[in-house]
Amino acid sequence: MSEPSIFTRILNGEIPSEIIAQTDTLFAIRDIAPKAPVHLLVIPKTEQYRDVTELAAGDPGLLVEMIALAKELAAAHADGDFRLIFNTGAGSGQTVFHVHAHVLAGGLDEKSMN
Ligand code: DGP
Repeated sequence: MSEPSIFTRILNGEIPSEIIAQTDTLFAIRDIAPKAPVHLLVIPKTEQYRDVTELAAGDPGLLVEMIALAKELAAAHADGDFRLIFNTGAGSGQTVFHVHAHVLAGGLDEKSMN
């Protein structure tokens, strides 16, 4: 068995981070290094999928649940509009290989993808 991911350790309470929402299958936290006024992470409780391509192939319903929770959180924490980013692979900037969606909202610069 490999070490639990940082997100699993947060879910288990081993690393402090407020869990701002959760369902049976998902949880959400604030990103530690926000890139937008609202920058949340929506994360499956299971860490069996490394990235969104594995998740889409293995459990597409869970991917749909992630999008639904992102929408709810963008409405609760900002004006409802949001950008959803799945970094996929180290070359894209992915650093945690436990699939997660970045939910960026609240005063986004429409000309920038960052
Ligand atoms: P990515 O680069 O797509 O793998 O995104 C990983 C994100 O996880 C990154 O934006 C920073 C965030 N992150 C890493 N460690 C922690 C942590 O301990 N707490 C919180 N809240 N976020 C973290």
